[in-house]
Amino acid sequence: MSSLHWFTNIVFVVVVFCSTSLASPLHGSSQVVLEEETTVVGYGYVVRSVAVDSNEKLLTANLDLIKPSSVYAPDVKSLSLHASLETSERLRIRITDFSQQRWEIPENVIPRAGNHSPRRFVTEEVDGGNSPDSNFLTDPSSDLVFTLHNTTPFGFSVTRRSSGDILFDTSPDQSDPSTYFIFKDQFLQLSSALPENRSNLYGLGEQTKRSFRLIPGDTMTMWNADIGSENPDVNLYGSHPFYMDVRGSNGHDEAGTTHGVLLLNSNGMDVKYEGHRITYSVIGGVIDLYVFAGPSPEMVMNQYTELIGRPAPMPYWSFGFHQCRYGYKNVSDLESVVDGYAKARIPLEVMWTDIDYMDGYKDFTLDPVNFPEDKMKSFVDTLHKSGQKYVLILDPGIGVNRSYGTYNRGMEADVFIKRDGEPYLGEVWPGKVYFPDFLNPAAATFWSNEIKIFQDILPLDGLWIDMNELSNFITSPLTPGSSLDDPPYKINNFGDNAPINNKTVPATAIHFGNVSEYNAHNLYGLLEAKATHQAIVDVMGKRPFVLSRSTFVSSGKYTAHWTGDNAAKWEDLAYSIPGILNFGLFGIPMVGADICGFSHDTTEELCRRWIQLGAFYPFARDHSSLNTARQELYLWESVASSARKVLGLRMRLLPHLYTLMYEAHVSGIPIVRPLFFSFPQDTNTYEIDSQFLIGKSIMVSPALEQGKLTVDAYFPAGNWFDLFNYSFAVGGASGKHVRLDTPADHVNVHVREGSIVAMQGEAMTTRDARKTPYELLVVASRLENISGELFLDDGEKIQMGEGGGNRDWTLVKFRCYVTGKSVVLRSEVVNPEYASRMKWSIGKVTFVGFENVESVKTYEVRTGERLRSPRISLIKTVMDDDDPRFLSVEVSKLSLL
Ligand code: MIG
Repeated sequence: MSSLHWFTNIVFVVVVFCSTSLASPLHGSSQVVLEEETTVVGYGYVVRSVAVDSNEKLLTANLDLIKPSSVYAPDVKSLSLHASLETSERLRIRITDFSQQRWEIPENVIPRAGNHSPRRFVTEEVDGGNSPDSNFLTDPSSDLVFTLHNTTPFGFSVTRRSSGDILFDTSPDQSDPSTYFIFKDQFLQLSSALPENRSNLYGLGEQTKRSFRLIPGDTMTMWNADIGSENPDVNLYGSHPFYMDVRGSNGHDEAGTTHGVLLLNSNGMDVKYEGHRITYSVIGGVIDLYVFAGPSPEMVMNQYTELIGRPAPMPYWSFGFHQCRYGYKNVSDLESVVDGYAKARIPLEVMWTDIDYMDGYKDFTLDPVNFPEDKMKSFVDTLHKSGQKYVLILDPGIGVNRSYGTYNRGMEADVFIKRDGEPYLGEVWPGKVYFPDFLNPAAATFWSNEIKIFQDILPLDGLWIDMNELSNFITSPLTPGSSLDDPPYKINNFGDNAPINNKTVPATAIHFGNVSEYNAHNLYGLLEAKATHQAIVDVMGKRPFVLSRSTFVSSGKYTAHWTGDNAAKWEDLAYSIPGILNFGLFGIPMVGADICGFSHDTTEELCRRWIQLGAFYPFARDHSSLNTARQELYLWESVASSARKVLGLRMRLLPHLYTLMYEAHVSGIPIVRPLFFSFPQDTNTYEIDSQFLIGKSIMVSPALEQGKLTVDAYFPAGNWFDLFNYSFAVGGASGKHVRLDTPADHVNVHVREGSIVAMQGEAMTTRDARKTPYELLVVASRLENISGELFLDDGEKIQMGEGGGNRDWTLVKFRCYVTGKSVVLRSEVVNPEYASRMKWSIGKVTFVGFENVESVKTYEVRTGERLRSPRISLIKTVMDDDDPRFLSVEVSKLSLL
């Protein structure tokens, strides 16, 4: 082991990164220079004592500061470290001040204590001086091993027991003090080495990225800000200090062995990824690090959302197509848009209004001239009659105005964020505003009540919450001498180390429970989404649809998300894929980007390509900014006809999309996924972000470039079939790069062998699509199981599936195999009573890729009995001469049961 006092022999300096990066050519990078001692950020800690209780799966240690450094203010002198195996797949490492309580995300904001069995605190201590080089926390049930290194300075690591692979390693690089563990009141630094040639990192946002896989040199700053997502590589609306590491093979582990890492901390931070290392520089809170064992990407998502909360179920209708615009002029403008869609026979499910509907931009009011109550009411009633829905926007800022009921009730209930003892005065669309403090339970009550009053006037179906970073048009003056308003370490806010108070609520503002905005800032959007979700449950008694711009860890429990203000530019079309894939990893699977682009004027070609991609976003909404060219899909004939085709396919896929929502809700696995989720061993998939999967086996390979009529796509091993016409496309035992044609009206969507996909017929609304018979697409495979699932419920009850005594749902698991010349299709049904009560049945089964099949038999596994013939009579068998593997069987009324 290393010499105990080596640091006294070497004097070094860390040239402080970020605070000097504007002037420095080494932007965002750190550098070691042998110089004066005074600018060393910190010297690290040594282990004073350790106690391990393997029964309790808990290790505790006390750490002592080696030597103070004054950079970024004094160090905390002694720390306590707790490492615990909370479940066999989840290791938690918590490091905080030994003697004082510090800010941590409260349990009522992100409940997590219930997500594991509580562990007894261990008091027995071992003298660090006599202890071995390292102490271990390990348990045979777990693949994760925690090692505390009794070095100077100390470090810890997390390894995978089965292979010895080191997943996270904070052992300092002793030639590089910028890798030391540092703990000051307003500066925490945690750095881990990574195996540069094997680590593939995904996550850490919210940022617009050119590449889904993180690129060495990326710095991800987490400080929620109202910055348009058309700006890549800067902090945006949400903060998610979570990444997934998909590793190449090391000889023991096969390629694709994956783990996840969360630093659960709400304070501002920079996370710097350098390929061989990841370094967190955080301006408050504690180190609360979770490692999720995987070993597959799907299992990491399951383990991550087990801790933070499963994604909220979304109503069935929210999977329809949405139309919005900032700048709709009046009710007849809205009506003509709805009409335009109907005339063009393009499915339109939801009509939205932006802030235009409000009177003076005040929440819960209607513009009496352009959006008067009576006309709006009849507009919404008409939507509802035709099976359509209505969603509107709310901003958090409440206009300061004594003749405004909402304002008066808010003052009465005393729910606003304060500064210097008074409600903090910000400025947004209505002019001067106060912001409800959603840490205060009374604010949720106030909010719910306002929604109730408004819902009684206008029967809305969902809510869109914007500007909740918080966005403020002004930057208030600093409180002189306050290290909250002006902390010593400057995170890379706005990409140029802008003050943290920039265009938001100042850090010295105070929330309920005497919590500073400095600590709670990143939680605002989460808390507003939670309150809005609960308000819809209370007021409407239905499954909520909430769309929030600002998010944090666990927002997926309450809300959907869109990627914010993109631009109508080709690069933004491409960046939407990494954006959407990232939110899947963040546990917010219901996500989309503004289709056809938000800012700037779109073009016919861009809008056509965008709907061809956007039709396969989990959340599909066309939205544009004030004073841009109109971009409703019916405005150009080529866009309209493409929209009919791709939204037609989306409508047919609704049962599948909804089943994926169920899967996301119970296991955290995203609806739309990167290719490596299904093909983790195929290392070619790691860099792919111009294609994605819907579920396990439907792959979208969109056209992303102007003027191009081909697309270069990668097909992982297996047979792939065109999902529009079921023709065989690509196949083989290994992955292939293929150039595909993508004519102006076409997007490539393929389904892989082994899949059973549940579909329904096309219709203009999800309500009408649900009335059509079900269809099964069964894609043959010689080597793999052929399987698929279908989840059924009414699409809007609060509970999705199990829980709360809910029995009004059915899950059907399909299996298919070939015996001799027969294809056998089996179903296993969970909760069959519901589907039989609803009389849902399958009208058609299409078998793709089977050869020489003469008959089809169907079984329901519950009884093991073959279904009686009248229910499965084959009415048509079509063989394709060009492709003998294509077989379509139409059956009349194949009962699900
Ligand atoms: O200051 O409500 O991201 O979707 O159209 C802009 C107007 C406020 C920003 C949202 C955008 C919305 C716009 N809002």
